[in-house]
Amino acid sequence: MSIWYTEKHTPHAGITLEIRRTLFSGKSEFQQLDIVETEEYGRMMLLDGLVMCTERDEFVYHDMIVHPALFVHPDPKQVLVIGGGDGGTIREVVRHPEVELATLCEIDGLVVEKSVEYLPSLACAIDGSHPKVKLHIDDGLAYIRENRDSFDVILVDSTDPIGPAVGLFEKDFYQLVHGALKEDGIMVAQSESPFYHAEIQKNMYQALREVFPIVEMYQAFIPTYPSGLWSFAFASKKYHPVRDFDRERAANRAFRTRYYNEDLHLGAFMLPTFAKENIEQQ
Ligand code: AAT
Repeated sequence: MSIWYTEKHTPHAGITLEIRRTLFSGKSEFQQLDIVETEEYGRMMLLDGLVMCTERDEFVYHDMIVHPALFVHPDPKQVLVIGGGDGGTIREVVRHPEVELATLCEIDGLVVEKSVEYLPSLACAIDGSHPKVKLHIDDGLAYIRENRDSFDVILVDSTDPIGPAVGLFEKDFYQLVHGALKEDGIMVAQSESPFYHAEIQKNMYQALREVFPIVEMYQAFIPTYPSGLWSFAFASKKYHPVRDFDRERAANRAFRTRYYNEDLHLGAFMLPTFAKENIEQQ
């Protein structure tokens, strides 16, 4: 007998994956957490029944939430990640030799604890062993309000705008992020699917544009996320993600990436028409 898990992306469409076994299932103060083993995508983490990451395709999301900003900023020393309790984003951040301190602020301690236990290939830099990584279990909104120390880059690796992540898609939060960044700081936030989430994107990019002078969307292919077409918002005080991109520096990176490269960096910012229309200025 085989067991299949379905996540509905709309009332009438979704993704379905064959499950080999359940590794962990439990409820935290914030959400339901499940870690399962799939036949096709390796281990998979679900929060409130939604796919957060799988071992097979997480490299796309984590390359793309980190490397564009860290190769555009000329000297990213202090980096803050909000959300991202699986550790994949921090793992990519600390590959950059310029980074002196990578801080993770995740609301749910259970996500971190169980990722260290069951998803070691993602959580390898948040298991307490990495000298450049600092961990805070706290609401990103509260943390950024209290920690006005300046960051070069802030990465918002959050869940969809439901539950604890609602506030991370609002203008007040972007203003706090703006204040916590240095004068040439960059923020990148995951910004949902251009195919399914036009309304969320419209509001999010409008709010970002009210706060940051430079706001661009870029895309990546993530097979286990709704529609497979995913996006990120690049919001910046000074550096433009294409015009200020140092292609040589990215090409000469001292580590291997399976999705990101210097050509794709530029290509990712070229958007299909329907995606551009989602975030057109009114
Ligand atoms: N790295 C890819 C996985 C995620 S997980 C997003 C994380 O954000 C979760 O662990 C969740 O607990 C955390 N989170 C949610 N709200 C907050 C908050 N207010 N402060 C800090 N952390 C928070 C991203 C998946 C992308 C969605 C794909 N559909």
